[in-house]
Amino acid sequence: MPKLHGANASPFVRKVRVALAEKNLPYELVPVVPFNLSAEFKRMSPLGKIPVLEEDDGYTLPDSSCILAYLERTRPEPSLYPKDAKDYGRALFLEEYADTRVVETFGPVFFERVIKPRFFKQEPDQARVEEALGKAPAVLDWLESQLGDGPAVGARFSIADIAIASPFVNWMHGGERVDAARWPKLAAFLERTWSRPSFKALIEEEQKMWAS
Ligand SMILES: N[C@@H](CCC(=O)N[C@@H](CS)C(=O)NCC(=O)O)C(=O)O
Repeated sequence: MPKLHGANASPFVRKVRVALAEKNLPYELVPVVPFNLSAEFKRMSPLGKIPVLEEDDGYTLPDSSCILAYLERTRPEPSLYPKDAKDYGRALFLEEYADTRVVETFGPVFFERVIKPRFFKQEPDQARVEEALGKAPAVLDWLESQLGDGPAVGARFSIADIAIASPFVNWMHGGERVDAARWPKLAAFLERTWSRPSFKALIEEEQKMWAS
C-alpha cells in the first residue's frame, strides 16, 4: 500500500488525499508536520515540504502537483485531468493559482488563528490576520469570475476542483466563510465540491481533530 507523508491540515496533503480517494486507492497516512524535519524526510523532499508519496517499491515523490500528475499515469481511472487540450491547460493554471495565490492569501489566517495558538502556544497576530482578510476579496472576485454552475473546468470533476476547494477548508477551519451573497458561484462551488465523499470524509476527520 502506498504511504503518504504529511499532515492532514495541509491544503497540499489534502489535494493528494482527495485524489487518492477519488481514485479509490487505499494508502497509509504517515504523520509528518513540516517543522524540524528529519534528515531522512529531507532526502525524500529536498524542498523540505509535505506531502511526499512513497510507493511499495521505495519510489518517493514530493509535491502535490507532481504526485497528482504521477497518479494520473499510474492509476488512470477515474481521470482527474480534462481530455480537451484547452481545458487541460486551464485546469493546470487554476491548480497553480490555488496552490500559490489562494494559499498565500488565506494561509496566514489559518496559521495565526489555528496553528499558532495550538502548536506554538502563541496569540494570533491580529495585524497579519487583518492584512490577509484585506487581500482576500480580490482573490475571491477572480475565482467567482472563473466559475459557472458545474465543475471548475469542462463537464467533469478534475484537479482544478480539488486544488481550488482544498485551501478553502483551511479558511473554514480559520473561522471564515465565503459570503454567498457576494460570491454566489464560489460559495455554491465549495458546497458542491465539499459534499463529494472524498472531501466530506476528510473535512469531518479534520473537524474532529480541531475540536479535540
Ligand atoms: N508546491 C508544494 C507546496 C507544499 C507546501 O508548501 N507544504 C507546506 C505545508 S502546507 C510545507 O511543507 N511547508 C514547510 C516549509 O515551507 O518549510 C506542493 O504542492 O506540495
